[in-house]
Amino acid sequence: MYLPEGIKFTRAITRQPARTLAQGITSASLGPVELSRAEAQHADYITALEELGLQVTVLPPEDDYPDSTFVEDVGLLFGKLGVVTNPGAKTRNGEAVLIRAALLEHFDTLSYIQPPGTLDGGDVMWAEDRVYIGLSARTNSAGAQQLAGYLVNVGLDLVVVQLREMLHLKTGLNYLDQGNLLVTGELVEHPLCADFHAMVVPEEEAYAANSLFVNGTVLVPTGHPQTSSMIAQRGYPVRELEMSEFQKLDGGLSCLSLRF
Ligand code: CIR
Repeated sequence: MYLPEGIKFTRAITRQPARTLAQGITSASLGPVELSRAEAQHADYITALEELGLQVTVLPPEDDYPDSTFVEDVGLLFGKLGVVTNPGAKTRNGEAVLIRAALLEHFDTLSYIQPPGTLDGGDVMWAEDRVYIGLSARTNSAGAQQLAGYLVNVGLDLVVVQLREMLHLKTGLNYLDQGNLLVTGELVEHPLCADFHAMVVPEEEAYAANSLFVNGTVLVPTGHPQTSSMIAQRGYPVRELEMSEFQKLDGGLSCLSLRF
């Protein structure tokens, strides 16, 4: 089922944190966001991607959209297929328009998730020949159906996963390569795990379930030693990154870039 070498990324799109970042949506109570720390953490994230061989586009801050640094939610990239989403949170809706121009630099045509469909990219996980989508407070079944229609054209199947508690599917489920999967919380018992070599991230390190596989290396948020060593034991080089300011806004490592 699994391709031998996974996907090699050559590019990423990121957006610098808005100066209004502290006003982003959150369910966390981890204290106030410090913009200067967030900017430094974002710069380190870009450096890490560059050192893993990616050419990184850094879009300017968009202060009208506090959450706009979480670019993963507004775009979906599957080889030649580029999709602009319709984010489920009202305050984030306009971010889709902003990402369009950046994506058109790289994709001749784009597909769009349209109302009544809503979809956040954080709810979409690509694992080889399948794509998993979480139905969440942000992503509805109309959005999922539209995405399924686009994926058929590039030979990818869509598997729907109902979420009960998590913000996004990738809050608790992330694919590395070679069948290796990180999973936590409400998704640990899900039947989909049987199709993978699942690594269960303990509850106290749940945030690290959103670790990010990039060209053979796994980026892991600092301060999650059990997850780091579990990933290292599977043979992956691990690179830890400080993510405290983004965690305060429910944002993880995957959220900060679109990779292709
Ligand atoms: C939000 O609630 O929309 C942002 N504060 C966090 C988005 C995180 N994105 C992601 O997990 N893909």
